[in-house]
Amino acid sequence: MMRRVLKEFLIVSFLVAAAATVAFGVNVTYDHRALVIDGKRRVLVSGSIHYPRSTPDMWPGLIQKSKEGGLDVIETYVFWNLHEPVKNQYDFEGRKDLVKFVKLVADAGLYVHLRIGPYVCAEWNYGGFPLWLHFIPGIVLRTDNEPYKAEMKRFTAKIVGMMKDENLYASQGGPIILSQIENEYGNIDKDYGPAAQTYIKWAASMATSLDTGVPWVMCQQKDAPDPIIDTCNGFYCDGYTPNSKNKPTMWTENWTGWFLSYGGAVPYRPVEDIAFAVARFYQRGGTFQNYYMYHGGTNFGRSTGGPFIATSYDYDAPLDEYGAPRQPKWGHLKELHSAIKLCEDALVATDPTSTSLGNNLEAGVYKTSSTCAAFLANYDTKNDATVTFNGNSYHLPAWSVSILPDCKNVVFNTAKINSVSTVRRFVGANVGNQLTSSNEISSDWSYVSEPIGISSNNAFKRRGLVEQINTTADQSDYLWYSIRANIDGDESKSVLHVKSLGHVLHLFVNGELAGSAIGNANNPTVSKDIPITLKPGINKLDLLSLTVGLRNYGAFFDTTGAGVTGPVELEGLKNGSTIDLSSMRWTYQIGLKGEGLGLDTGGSTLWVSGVPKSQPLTWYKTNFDAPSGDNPIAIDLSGMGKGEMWVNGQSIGRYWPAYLAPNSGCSDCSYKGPYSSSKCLKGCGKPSQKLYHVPRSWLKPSGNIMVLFEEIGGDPTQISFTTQVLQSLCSQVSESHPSPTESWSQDKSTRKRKQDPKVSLECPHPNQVISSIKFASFGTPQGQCGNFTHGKCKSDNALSILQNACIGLKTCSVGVSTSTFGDPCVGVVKSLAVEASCE
Ligand SMILES: *[C@@H]1O[C@H](CO)[C@@H](O)[C@H](O)[C@H]1NC(C)=O
Ligand SMILES: *[C@@H]1O[C@H](CO)[C@@H](O)[C@H](O)[C@H]1NC(C)=O
Ligand SMILES: *[C@@H]1O[C@H](CO)[C@@H](O)[C@H](O)[C@H]1NC(C)=O
Ligand SMILES: *[C@@H]1O[C@H](CO)[C@@H](O)[C@H](O)[C@H]1NC(C)=O
Ligand SMILES: CC(=O)N[C@H]1CO[C@H](CO)[C@@H](O)[C@@H]1O
Repeated sequence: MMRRVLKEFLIVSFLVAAAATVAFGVNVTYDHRALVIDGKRRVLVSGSIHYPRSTPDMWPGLIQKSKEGGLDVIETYVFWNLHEPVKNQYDFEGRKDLVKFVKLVADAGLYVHLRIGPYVCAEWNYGGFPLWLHFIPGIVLRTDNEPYKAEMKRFTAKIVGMMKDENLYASQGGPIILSQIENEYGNIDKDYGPAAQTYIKWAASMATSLDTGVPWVMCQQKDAPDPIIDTCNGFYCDGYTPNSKNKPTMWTENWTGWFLSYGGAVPYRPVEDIAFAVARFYQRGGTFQNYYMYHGGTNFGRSTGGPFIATSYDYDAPLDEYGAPRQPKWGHLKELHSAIKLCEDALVATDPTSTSLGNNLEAGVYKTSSTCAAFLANYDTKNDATVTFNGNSYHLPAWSVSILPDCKNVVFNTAKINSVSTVRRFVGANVGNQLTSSNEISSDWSYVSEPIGISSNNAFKRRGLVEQINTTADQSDYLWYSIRANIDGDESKSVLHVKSLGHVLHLFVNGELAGSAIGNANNPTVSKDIPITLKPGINKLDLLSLTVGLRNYGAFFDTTGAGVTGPVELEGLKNGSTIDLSSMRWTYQIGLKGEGLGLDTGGSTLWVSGVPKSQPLTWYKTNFDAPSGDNPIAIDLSGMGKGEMWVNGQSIGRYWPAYLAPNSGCSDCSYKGPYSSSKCLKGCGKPSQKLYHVPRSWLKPSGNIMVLFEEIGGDPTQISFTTQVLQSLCSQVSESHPSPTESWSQDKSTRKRKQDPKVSLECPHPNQVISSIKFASFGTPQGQCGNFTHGKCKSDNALSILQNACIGLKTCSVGVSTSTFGDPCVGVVKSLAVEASCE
């Protein structure tokens, strides 16, 4: 019977995949259990990939790996400020080619969830809003305000219209089965008063009136009006119930990790916990969940929000920043998805019933006369348990769920990882044909010194201090605040007290960097006393204030403001007085001189040969050859301070290797127990980010131009190229824990000989073969991929058996049993751990 179910499942999923590419309309609706596609309820697994966070040449690979990882749906936001940087001037080229991205997803046979927003949060600059919105008279964003609603409607209709013109909605034969309007508004709507409710009603009816033929959702919006489905975001959503008995339980953001901020350590989330959260969600009635992110990618240019969001948006997602499967996360979730899909018939047939199996133990069962699937959960944070279910006994590790697609055989447990793991490292790369011994990327540098203080003829004077975002309109990160102070005597022990809304400021006194003040992601404002030395007569005080991504979250986040808003006071003078400079006459300059001259593309005749070190406010330029091979490239900016980098005129993003994560807060983290964004951190005491993604498609073989603008002083000769290599491919399989497929086949054919579990290795790159077995042990090996050690019990022949079976092959497979290896310790449960390398 099981075999029939499996076969039917395969046929159905094949037909569905095929249907997505065929150009006839499908009818997408929903009921209280699920999305209903052409009359059939579906259990769907979705993942977020934001198209501008990678390059178009990466898209097909990312989508393919998502499909292989078991996703049915790709979700993306639509980024308004990217597409309409100037009002009524649209841009859908290159990384902004939304239509191309949606079509590529369709080509792969996957569905699309298009989250238009147009407020998107997403750690994206200003939450995705174009800054020009802020300057529309009378506008108040995200509330019942006519000027705002007119713009929101115009942009939403524009995107819907584009999709319709290309027949991309499922109702037209395209891949889009779902769309989102607004985003997490329910988290903050109280602050907008009664207007919040009328706004949400308006947004719902505006979206519905666009007549896409597919359902709309609102996430974190308990009062989402019919027919909009309210959906859940969070690390866990198993307790979620939609606001109507007619709506399905859907999870639009399950955070697979967390974003990185400059000044913070690197967050990660153990896959056992993600798998637990997902299994619990489907156990308790969910039928659609989306990984946020499945591929995080890179915040190129000045696209980060925050403030202080780093350029890497890796997110510890199943596909890493560079697009490679992060193992065992990707593989373990892939196995989870196939286990859930084996339950699909039962999940869509009925509602779950929940039964306690003891303290913190729960069975969720979907049972009809013809089908049965069960999820057995142990949500105890410490203790393993053995439970009895339907007369059979099951071992449940703490904080885990076992999935039984036939209510009998366990095909998957969220805490037991059978997937291969890999270690990928960034290693020094060959540039051109030779590996320069120092890894120097070039010996041929030139530079331009950015003038300190006012240099442009668009400078202007104002009495008092101005707010920065209103002033720059985010045309640049930089705003100069400049003033002259007339001092009677020699003031060698004075102090400038300065307060700023953030995010960073550098103080120059008479042309020298005197000090900096730096906010952080939790509190971007700064208040600092900077010791300075003043000379008799006129002293030049220049404050360079800068933003590091505009705020993207919170009620009225768009009006938070930035810059030196004061007070600015001279203290510590010999005569004991304090001089308040705040309301005096200041001179302002928006942006840097070099920005106006187009130095970022390498143009201009100002470049002079040389590479001054530790010099603030310096533009550097060099030519370089692309690192050879086709592995992803990261540039190691150790040695640099803070600034922005461009390659062939494309911005790699803001860099800031000088901003270190705190020394504490990183410790071994257990997957057991509720996760939070600060639970699992690594990289304490190190730069939050030192490696920066340089997309291959932006490079030519030789003659590439790199430009850096360094704010605080760095040493470009320390910069090096690295490429991502697969260092190790590992697998560890226990003789007592057969993998899902094996236990499945046992049940299907009881007469078939019980199969041994197998260790299977496969080099991910098509041109590679297994070149060495670095470690193999059958017995009680310990440690992890890259770090295995023999246990007390080990057979002597494991290494040679693996070498014979694998070396020179792209893929190999070895049975894990005493019949292959002999029995080094009778009565003890043994496992085989292997570490290999591919070349
Ligand atoms: C779409 O499906 C719904 C419910 O399954 C049904 O009521 C409706 O008539 C269908 N619409 C079309 C155009 O087939
Ligand atoms: C104190 O010294 C400063 C700096 O020389 C000067 O500008 C200011 O007028 C002095 N104040 C008084 C009260 O003398
Ligand atoms: C920006 O300018 C507007 C209009 O003058 C003003 O209402 C607002 O408070 C200013 N924003 C900040 C953050 O100062
Ligand atoms: C290897 O394992 C040891 C002990 O289990 C641990 O202390 C060490 O940090 C590990 N090293 C790596 C690179 O994981
Ligand atoms: C912003 C948000 O929704 N945060 C939630 C994420 O999930 C955790 C755990 O469920 C909640 O505690 C947060 O409130």
